[in-house]
Amino acid sequence: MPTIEALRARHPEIRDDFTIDQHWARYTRADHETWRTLYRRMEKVLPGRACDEFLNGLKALKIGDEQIPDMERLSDELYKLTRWRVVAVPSLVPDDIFFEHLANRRFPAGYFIRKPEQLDYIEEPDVFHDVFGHVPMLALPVFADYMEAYGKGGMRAQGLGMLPNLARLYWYTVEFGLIAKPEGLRLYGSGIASSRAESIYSVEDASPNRIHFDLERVMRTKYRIDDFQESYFVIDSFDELFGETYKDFGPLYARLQSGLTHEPGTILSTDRLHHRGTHRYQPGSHRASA
Ligand code: HBI
Ligand code: FE
Repeated sequence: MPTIEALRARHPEIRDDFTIDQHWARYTRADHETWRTLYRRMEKVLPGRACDEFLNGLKALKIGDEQIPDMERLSDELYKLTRWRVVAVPSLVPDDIFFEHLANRRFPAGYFIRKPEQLDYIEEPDVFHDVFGHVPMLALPVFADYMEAYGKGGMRAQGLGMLPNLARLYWYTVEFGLIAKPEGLRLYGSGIASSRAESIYSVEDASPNRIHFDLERVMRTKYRIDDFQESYFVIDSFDELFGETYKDFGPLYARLQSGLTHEPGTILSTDRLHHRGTHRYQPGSHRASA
């Protein structure tokens, strides 16, 4: 994570909360073209794979394919729906700054757009991942409230040294969450929704486990940052997600002081499985996970 001093060299106007001006007028035609390419790829794969809440959010916020959205205009639409705003940041911001924004219903979005050779994978969150992937779900009131609660919980977890556990909740819901709908499993996680290949893989491939969401189970499960997930966690509804997490985590954090930590691909006898993955990594063959 770059320090604010390092970022100031590139972004002299950066504020103490790590926000910058989006400088929308500085995007080139090629930048907008990259957005359009990414958008159109996702448009082909998301129907029937993304949940209606995500697709409705895209539509309601008028996040279209023509150009990179102007975050100010987007915020005006989003604010009307759920009182959230989108603010521009260079890319990843420090945890405490990130939580402070979420707790105040501001979503920090990377302002830059990836290069044409990075359509399939990029390490740092850019405007496509953040705006296309994250912002549509913020148009849903219960999800908007969940994100605010996560920000508040993040500040608390940091003080208690429980951030690694809480970050797993974010990872397996906000970034890589699936939801069970009467029509079948659907995706809502932004990391999936902004990836063409993982949108198909997460919902349809036989390889990964799909396990019903359980808060303590999730907080004990490591995750992969460099590959498709080996396990996805499935909620029945956003009300379930909110209800299961809008509580005092004190007793849970106490339980997490002991007991097991699970590898990303592990299946437990207590898991409620939507799908048992066919692909098993051998012990010791793991790549880096967090
Ligand atoms: N910064 N811009 C940005 N986006 C994130 O998703 C993000 C971040 N900083 C920290 C962070 N995520 C995570 O550490 C927490 O959710 C745990
Ligand atoms: Fe993200």
